[in-house]
Amino acid sequence: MAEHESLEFGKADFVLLDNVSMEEFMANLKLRFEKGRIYTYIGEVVVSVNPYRAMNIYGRDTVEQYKGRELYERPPHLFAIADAAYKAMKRRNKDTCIVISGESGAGKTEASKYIMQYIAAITNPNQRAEVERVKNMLLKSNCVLEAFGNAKTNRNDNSSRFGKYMDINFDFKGDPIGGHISNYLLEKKCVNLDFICFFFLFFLYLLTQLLRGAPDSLLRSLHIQKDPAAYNYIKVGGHIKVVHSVKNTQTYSESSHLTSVKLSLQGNLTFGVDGDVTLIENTKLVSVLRELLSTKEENVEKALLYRTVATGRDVIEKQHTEQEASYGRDALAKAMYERLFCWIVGRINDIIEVKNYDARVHGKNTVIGVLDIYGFEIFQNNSFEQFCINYCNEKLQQLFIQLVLKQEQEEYQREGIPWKHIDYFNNQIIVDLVEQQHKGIFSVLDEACMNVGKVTDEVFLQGLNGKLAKHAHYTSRKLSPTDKNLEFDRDFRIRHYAGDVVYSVVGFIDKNKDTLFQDFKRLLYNSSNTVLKAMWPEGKLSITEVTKRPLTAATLFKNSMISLVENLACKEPYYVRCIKPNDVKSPLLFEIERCRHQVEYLGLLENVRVRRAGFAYRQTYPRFLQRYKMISEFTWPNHDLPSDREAVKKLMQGCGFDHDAAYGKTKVFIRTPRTLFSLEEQRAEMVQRIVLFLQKVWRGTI
Ligand code: AD9
Ligand code: MG
Repeated sequence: MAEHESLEFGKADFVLLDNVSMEEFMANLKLRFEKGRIYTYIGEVVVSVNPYRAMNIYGRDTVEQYKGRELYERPPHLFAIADAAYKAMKRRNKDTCIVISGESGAGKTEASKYIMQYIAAITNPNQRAEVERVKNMLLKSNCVLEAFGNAKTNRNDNSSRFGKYMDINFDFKGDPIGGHISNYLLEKKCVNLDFICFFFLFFLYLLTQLLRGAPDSLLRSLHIQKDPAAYNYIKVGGHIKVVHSVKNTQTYSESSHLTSVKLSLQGNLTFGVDGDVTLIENTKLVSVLRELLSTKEENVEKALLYRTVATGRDVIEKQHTEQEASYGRDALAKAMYERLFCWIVGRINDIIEVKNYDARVHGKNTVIGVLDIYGFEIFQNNSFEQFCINYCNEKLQQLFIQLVLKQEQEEYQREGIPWKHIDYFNNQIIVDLVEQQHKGIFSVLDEACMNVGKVTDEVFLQGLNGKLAKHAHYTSRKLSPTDKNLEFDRDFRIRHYAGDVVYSVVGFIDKNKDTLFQDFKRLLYNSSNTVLKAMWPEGKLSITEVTKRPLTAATLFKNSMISLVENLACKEPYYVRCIKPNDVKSPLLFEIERCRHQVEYLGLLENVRVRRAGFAYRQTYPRFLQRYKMISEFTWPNHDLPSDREAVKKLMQGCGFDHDAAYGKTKVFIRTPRTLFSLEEQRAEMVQRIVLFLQKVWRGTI
């Protein structure tokens, strides 16, 4: 049990609950939140509740308290987990990772930042300049990515619209020497711009500003004013209106004016028809666009209005309908944003990657990975994005099951204690439902997208119904005709490990195909702006050369999830489970139903059960003695037994707890929390008596 925490703050570890029930779990979580204890353990997992207020628990003094300590020696804290991951890496040369999950606004990104900050604080005691430089880069890379990838949503003012995995590499001394970032599924719909190019170049400006320092002349050439306040109303041919401007004050002092501005151009670049000819209504914009994209005006216009198609050996130019043109424009905007973001991640990686490290000279370079990824999402309307996000969570849950159970099993083996089988729901069946070749939902979707002729979302749904009619975790109105919550030809429901989610198929096909007309790719590839050009290498291909279909969004996402999980699976994992206490960002409100729901879908209760099914508590012999030796005459003040192991055995026998313990090679394992409570109580009593005794000695009354 964590030290320095009295029971008035509730139980510091859910494993110590008297009964593992939802009621007790929630009561403990609520009590701790109300007492300002936002962190609680489940064994080595940290459960965190967003406090929605500044907490004075991340300063230098707190860092010192946790540095080099064992998990149970201090009250639960992110720092303890960060330290555990760091120690495991340093002492045992193991790669570790910290997986942070939870819903939007639950505090994942904040947690990842505190973890990074902690690692930065405890490393490089010799202040090596190169290591300091790397640490700075790693910390700052976050600000750059946030500036480009975050947006204000109604759930979080600073919502990350991308999942992020960051590896931090360490040298043999345990000092950071570099890192690598991977991003997952940037949510493009947050870019509700019709005319992203302006936005894009504004970003480009910010980037150059950040990385190199941009001259004012650049701004002028981009039609950008330096003062973001000037963006209340900007005219570039059309109407640009600043909808929102978030001041990004995060730690990036050198660039305090770094501001992410969300522009929404109303009615920009609209199309009209004249007879059977589609045309651009506000043609002035085309020349601005041409200038910004460093390309030719007629090319811009052509790419917006036509697409080149190859029919047999002929190449013809087919005019877009008004609707196709609008679709193309939006796809262009989104694709540019996405490529830009990936490009930025790539540039950051170039800067932070490990350089000049020779493993033959310096020994193995080890890694701590930090994953900050969106948790389960269940909205009123769930679409392709939620489907991907929830699939990602199924994958992570599967990993969690494998790793946590595997870890327990390995520890028991290491310690020479027999392994007892634990029952749990294995969600592999749901992972398969989504990702299996040929039969899985992603496969059915890809197949539907490949159909020639009219491909609709309904066709996709029919495909699902055909293939998955018998699957226990899949249903739709066709398969359950009496289920009024499911709309015909629109909905399907998945029974996720975290609960049921109804998805609407509307938009699945489009979002999966995510097609950007080749004409745009060629347009951008032919830009004289080398950065833009480099982002669109496939624009090089001529129309007759483009035969291969680009991979679909689902396939890309699936592949990136599989490689993420493979990467995590070979590391020793630590978990942070974040909970959002209310929807109004209040530091005072703990909405019990809201939280219960999250506890359910994070599988926390199951986690406690798994943890308790084995041994609730384990500790190395010396540390156990250090804490409890005063409660036994055999061990206080010192023991004369041949080993600490024997001493602990004697102590436990003396207290009548022997039946509840198992003795491993280096650790004692205690099965039930009650035993631990008794030990704690006896210890508290003895400490009290010793203090009184010492006081008497001091006063000379003895
Ligand atoms: V999203 O999936 O990216 O939309 P996150 O990342 O889970 O979400 P975030 O870390 O951004 O949430 O936290 C949301 C807000 O909660 C922050 O902007 C802070 O205002 C607040 N927060 C979160 N954690 C803490 C904390 N430990 N202390 C104080 C916090 N405030
Ligand atoms: Mg976030």
